[in-house]
Amino acid sequence: MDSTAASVTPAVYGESDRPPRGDYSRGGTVLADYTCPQDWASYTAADHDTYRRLYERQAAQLPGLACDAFIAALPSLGVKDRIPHFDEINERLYKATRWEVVAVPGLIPEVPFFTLLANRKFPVTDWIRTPEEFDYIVEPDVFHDLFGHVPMLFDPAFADYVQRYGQGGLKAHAQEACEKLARLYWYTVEFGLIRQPEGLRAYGAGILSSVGELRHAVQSAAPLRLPLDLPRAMRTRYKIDSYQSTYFVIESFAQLFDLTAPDFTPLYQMLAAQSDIEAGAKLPGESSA
Ligand code: HBI
Ligand code: FE
Repeated sequence: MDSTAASVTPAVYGESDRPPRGDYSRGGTVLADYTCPQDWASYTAADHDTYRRLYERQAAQLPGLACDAFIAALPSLGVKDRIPHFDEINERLYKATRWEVVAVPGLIPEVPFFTLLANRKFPVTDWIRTPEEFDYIVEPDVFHDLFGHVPMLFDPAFADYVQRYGQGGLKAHAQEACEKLARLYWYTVEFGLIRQPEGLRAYGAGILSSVGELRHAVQSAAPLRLPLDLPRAMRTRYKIDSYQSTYFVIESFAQLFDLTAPDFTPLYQMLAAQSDIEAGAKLPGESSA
């Protein structure tokens, strides 16, 4: 891990990197690990109000749709009527699972992203969407990152899975297999479903932070829902501009952790010879849950 961390050299964003919206526009600098100070004082009253309204709307529709672990941990975010101080969350999160959240100015390159995860530091975008983007935003903002992702990091098995994902990401990067591994992140951490005794529930942050996709993912008859299978998920293309048309279902977070124990090198080699599967496409013999 250390040798890889040392390869993350830029002290400020280079011109070749995709500009994260928040920090570039302020002309600020970031640290060598791509984190930045949260700069809580710079949030406006309108920013806090956006967070409060997003939180209120989304919290109201969780029962019956979000998984138990998420609902149980959501209060650990603390305040809901303004953007929280990350330090306050960290006091509780570190005690629970030894994870911490760190501020980042937006999307960061893969190697620093994986490095942070491998070190149990979850990057949380510091800026919040504008009122015009209230219902939908393309990039992650502080609401998606905090509300969607952080409650799940209070679950010990899930928290261990995300760290292992970061470690796997660094290996995948070295093997040029990031596209395949990114699909696993997409179909688990972002858009994963879990089977609970009472029925399907969401644990993926992209679902849990979305006003419309939560019900679509859990209850709509339209999407294909398959048991999580690593090669199947890694071959499946995903959509970034509409609700997903394929979701993968796990039985437990321990299952997720166990699935990712083996080294993925032979899996990547096998997948190199296989074609991608379109989002929503069903293979012969498959049926939807
Ligand atoms: N950066 N801040 C941030 N958040 C992400 O989710 C993120 C990222 N950089 C890279 C990245 N995700 C992807 O490469 C992962 O899906 C694998
Ligand atoms: Fe996310």
